[in-house]
Amino acid sequence: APVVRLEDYRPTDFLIDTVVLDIALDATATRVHADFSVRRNPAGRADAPLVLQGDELVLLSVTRDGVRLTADQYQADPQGLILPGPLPESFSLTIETMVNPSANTKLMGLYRSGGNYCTQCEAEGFRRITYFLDRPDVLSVYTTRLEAARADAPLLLANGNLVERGDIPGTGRHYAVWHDPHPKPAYLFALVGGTLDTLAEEFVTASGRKVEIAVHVEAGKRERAAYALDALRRSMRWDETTFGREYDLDVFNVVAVSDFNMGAMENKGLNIFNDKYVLASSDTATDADYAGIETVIAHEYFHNWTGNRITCRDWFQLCLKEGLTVFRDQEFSADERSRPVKRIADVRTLRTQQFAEDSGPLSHPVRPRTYREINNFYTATVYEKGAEIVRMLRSLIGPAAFRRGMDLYFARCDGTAATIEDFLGCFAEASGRDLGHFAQWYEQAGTPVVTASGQYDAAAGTYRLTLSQATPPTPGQPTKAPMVIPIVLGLVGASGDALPIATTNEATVDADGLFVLDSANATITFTGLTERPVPSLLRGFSAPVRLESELDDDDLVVLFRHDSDPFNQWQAGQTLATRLILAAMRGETVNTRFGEALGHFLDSDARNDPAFAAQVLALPSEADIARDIGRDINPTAIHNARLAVKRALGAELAPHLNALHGALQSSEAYRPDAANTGRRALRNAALDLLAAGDATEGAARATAQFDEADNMTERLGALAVLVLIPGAARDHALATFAARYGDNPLVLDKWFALQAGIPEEGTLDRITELARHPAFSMGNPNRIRALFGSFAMTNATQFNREDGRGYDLIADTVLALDARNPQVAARLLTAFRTWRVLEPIRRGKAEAALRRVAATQGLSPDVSDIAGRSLE
Ligand code: BAL
Ligand code: ZN
Repeated sequence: APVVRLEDYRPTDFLIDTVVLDIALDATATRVHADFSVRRNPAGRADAPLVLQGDELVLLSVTRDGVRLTADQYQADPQGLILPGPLPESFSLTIETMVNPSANTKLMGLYRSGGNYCTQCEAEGFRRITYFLDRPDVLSVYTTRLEAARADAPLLLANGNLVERGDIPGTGRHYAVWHDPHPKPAYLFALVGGTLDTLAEEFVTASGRKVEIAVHVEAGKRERAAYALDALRRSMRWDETTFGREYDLDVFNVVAVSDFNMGAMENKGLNIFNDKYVLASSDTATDADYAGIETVIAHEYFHNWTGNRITCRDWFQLCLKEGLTVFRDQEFSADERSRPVKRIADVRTLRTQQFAEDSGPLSHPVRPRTYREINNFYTATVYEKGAEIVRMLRSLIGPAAFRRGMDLYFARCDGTAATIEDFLGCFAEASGRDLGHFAQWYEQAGTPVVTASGQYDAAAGTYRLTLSQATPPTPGQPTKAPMVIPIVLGLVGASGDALPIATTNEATVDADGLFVLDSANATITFTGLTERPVPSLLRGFSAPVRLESELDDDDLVVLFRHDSDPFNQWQAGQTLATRLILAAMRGETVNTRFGEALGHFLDSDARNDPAFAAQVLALPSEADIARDIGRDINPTAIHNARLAVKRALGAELAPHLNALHGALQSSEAYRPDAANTGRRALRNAALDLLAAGDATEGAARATAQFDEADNMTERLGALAVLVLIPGAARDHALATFAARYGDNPLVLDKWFALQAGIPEEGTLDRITELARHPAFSMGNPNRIRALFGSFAMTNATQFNREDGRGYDLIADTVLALDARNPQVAARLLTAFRTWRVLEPIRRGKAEAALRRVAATQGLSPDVSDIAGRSLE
């Protein structure tokens, strides 16, 4: 595929103001009749031909201004349609195409899932339905008439409001006409046809508009839609109170389908969801699933303003809608649940996904400058780092100016296809600040490293803190400029008191403890101190950077016990645990007093905030440790060292953990609220750690918890512990689970994923066997991610087997999948994203597997792009 460059952007030569679709749904031969009103774009070239994109289309006819064109009057193939002209200033164009939804295994465009019809058009799927100017800066008003056999598709949905529906007498067919008054790009088009159960209620907006909000699910699953509907109602209210944003149509439909490449899609008024992010009951979904549903429902709903009303000028601006909308959904969840715990969870995701991506060959700026396949840029960098940039912006200009900037953005850019410059311009204006330097966050890839060192002068009562920053080179960006890094900080005394913040020099620390590091180095001199302070830096993880500080273990214990910032309290524990693991890798035993501090914590604070305590008990992941080490990674050595530390802590803390595990049991009916979720999280975390310390006691407790649980969170928590302990209890629990949930694919995904993550030699063969399980299918993205994705992304020792067989398994799977679903295949291949930092033997095996993929003939653009960039 050719390279697309941001610098080559120019407006289209034509605009399409209205789109009238008449679609006769049929499982193998759907006819699409499309009427466009086309006019020349004043910003385009005067004599240019009309060039429309297509993808695997069968063209039936082309008609211009009512006259059917003959084949010599246009050029067409499955990938495009050109009207050479001369063409008038404005004209009507009618195109008839034929598509086969049943043959569409890429799950882009119009396809079948679970016997229903659905669509996915972002980024470039609409061109698989009809020829079009398929890019986000072409905004059109859509009217969609759908027709189908009533028995085949009793429910017919499209974007906007329903204007008409009825039977076509004598045919067994019926139709529905939908009209969306809001101009939108083609990627937001959607339709659904099928047999679905509906759960609906009325929502009244702040200004009194009555909206029917509805969740549609496969037949028989209606009760499992209740939480999604509840989350939707809460999201709509939150966006009104927090951002002053109201909904703008008479209906809001959410449809859950079982075959979906992404998590969900924000199509205007008709969100289509991976059913994983809709369906939930206490028996089938974990607390984490509930939280995921809440987040994704909110995310897609929030896109109505950040994405739909204001969309992106081009795909380079993807972070304009995604980073901002992730920030908004994070804030929503923080308000609905515990803000510090949400922040810790989000930072864990950022580090695991985005830092990993940013440290390897797939690193790219939040706003990339080139792409070959846009599907490969729905990344942690665009989404998660994109959200961090918005968060930093709010810290820098303050919440009041941030809200004024958002209001200005909504007012000024509504109805447009905007850019990052448009967005930042609103905040510059609202705050009176120059954001030119800050904008570098969108352009410069890589994770900045901030180094801190301090000097206390007891005689002068001063503490000099020197901060410096450097960003390592990334592909295409060998040298880096300093960034604008907001560092929220505080000083803590040895007994845990917050020390006063007063500085002498020009370096300013504001009342919230914010210092802005915008040059390579800076020194802050704190004055008026009567004791040596422990600096608490990067509070709340105020910037997406790696912090290297010279705190000793005693300092960290002070922060762990006393920091008023919960994030840094948690971070101090993680850093202490990391030190233990790194020491174990060197064969040393060290005493950081972490076990003692943890025991103290478990007996005191832990019970006040169980959700937070669960985060404290979870040791840094193997990936966290690998990132810390940075090169010549041996995942098995990391695994073993981490396990040794976990065992030692589990044994040391056994009395505390056993007591907690017992005390946190509840006989109340399941509720997925924050308090109960926190309690179960801590109970599961305690079980996990105590089982590491004492496998016999752990297996007994886990088996009892597994048998007694009345909810999936505790059942799966127990199973996750049991799968790590080889033996009859494990085999029995796995079999019991499979029998109980044999007819529930989403639950079996958890069963596939747990087994794929077992850090044992035999896992490779287990996976081969599981791939033959009747519930497994290479046609379903969730199944593939559960089995192969979990293996490649979470099972570090087995994916990175020294014999290379883990790499070969994933390479073979990518190649087998590529022809069927390139998007999911390419995503799986990103499991190799950190291959260059492996030790030489594994590095060589990983490279060989990647080269084998790259050298395969007939690769999709998606896989070829990832393979190529991974090897650059
Ligand atoms: N726009 C793709 C799915 C999402 O980020 O909402
Ligand atoms: Zn999104």
